[in-house]
Amino acid sequence: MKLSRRDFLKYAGITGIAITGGYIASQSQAIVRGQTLAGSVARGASPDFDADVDVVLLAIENQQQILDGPPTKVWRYEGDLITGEVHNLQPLVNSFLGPTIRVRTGQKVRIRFKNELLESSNVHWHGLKVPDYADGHPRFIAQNGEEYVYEFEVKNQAGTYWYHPHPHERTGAQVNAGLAGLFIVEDDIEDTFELPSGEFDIPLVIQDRRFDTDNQLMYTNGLHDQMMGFWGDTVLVNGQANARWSVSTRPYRLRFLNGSNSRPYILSWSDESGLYVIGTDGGLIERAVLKPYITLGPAERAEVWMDFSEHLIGTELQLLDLGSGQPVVVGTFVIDRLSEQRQSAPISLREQNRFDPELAVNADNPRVFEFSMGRMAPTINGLTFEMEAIADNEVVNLGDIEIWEFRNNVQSGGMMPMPHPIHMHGRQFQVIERSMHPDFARQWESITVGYLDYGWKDTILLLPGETVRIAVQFDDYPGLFVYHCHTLEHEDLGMMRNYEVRA
Ligand SMILES: [Cu+2]
Repeated sequence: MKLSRRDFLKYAGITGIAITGGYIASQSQAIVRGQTLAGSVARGASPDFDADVDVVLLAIENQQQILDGPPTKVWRYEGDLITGEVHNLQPLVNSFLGPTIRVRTGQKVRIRFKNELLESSNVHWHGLKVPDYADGHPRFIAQNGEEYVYEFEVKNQAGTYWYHPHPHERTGAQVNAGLAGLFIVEDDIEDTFELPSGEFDIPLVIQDRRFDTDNQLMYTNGLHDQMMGFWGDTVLVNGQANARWSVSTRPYRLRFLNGSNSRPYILSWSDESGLYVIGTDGGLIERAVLKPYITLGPAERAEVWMDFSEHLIGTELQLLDLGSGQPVVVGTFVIDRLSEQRQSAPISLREQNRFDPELAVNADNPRVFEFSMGRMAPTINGLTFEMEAIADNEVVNLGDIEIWEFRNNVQSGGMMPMPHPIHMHGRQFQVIERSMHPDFARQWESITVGYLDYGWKDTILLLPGETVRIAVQFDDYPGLFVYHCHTLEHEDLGMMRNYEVRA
């Protein structure tokens, strides 16, 4: 499945026109502290909750050397392990990103979030099935100096999840300032595949940033910028620019997370050898799939098996982004060591219980959610976020399987056609089908080839003119959760709504 050089350039060109964001440098400004949001709900630890892993997670402001020259002021999570083992909480070296939390399915986790920022914040456990009070809903926030304790049992299967702030109207700014981290779940079934582990299991958190002349982070300014979504001009991986890895001639497990606010990536190897995908948002997929490149919208994850034994010592292999006009180097792998480790790439992976769409309670009548760019705000079914509001079509019953249909509406008065990465809190769902308005089908073909609609998903990219149907079960917990566009500037403008799971 090799791309010819001509295809490669063709794809790059088309996608560049298609999804390059309209970030306007002249209107940007250095980060300013936001106002404190009202209505904090501090929460203490419950004595009945017997935590296997118990950590303190601070949100603080300090500095990080990112570029040559002055260090960059960042906001970051710092962790401290109270109960658990060393591997449960591992800092990412030379990075403003938070420590990687690594736990097993079934473990009970307590995270004592202490907010030492001068504005309100909270933590959302992206992709995890947790009770609503532990989900980072914007109504549960900690103000400066306050503590909010998250307690939950890990119900998800093994996979690459992550955490980031979720206060209403400030998520984009806080993530841009540096607040994010990985949350990796392991389990017995995944262990049986004996995938590369330890130093051969490499996370790649891809984020874009914009720096001023003093190396300080910049962010959007004003409604127009927010409507367009924030795009940086510097791609960081794990918080570093010009990321490089020294690897040996053996297989690796690469865990990609698009941790960017708005920017989708189309990732390809510089030798056009394709990416061998073994997992998506919610862990390993049923059968590995070789893609010429992968499309990763904001918040999406992909796991890739990469065998460097096919390369000669001294080879430098670049990971490229084809999604922004001309190829951008995301990072470089330098193959500089011999390894005798041989392992063939897995083909069959994790069995999935596919939902039968016919068994959905609304099989004949899917709920429809239209994502539109209005004149002053992006909306869902014409509505924007209100802290506790739920519309009639936003109430579901505990345990039900439903079909939800997301539409990126560019017909009825929508202004700017923009992609919207749609995320549901507290769920892992399955993609049933996609369809594209015929006016857009050719234009978007180069992007849709890279879609990873396999396995369990919690976030899916929805291009202008596109409709996606998913099957989702509202199991585990009743309560109030949100679903929203994960273009964080759209989310902050209110492209987010509650849904209520009623017991
Ligand atoms: Cu959006």
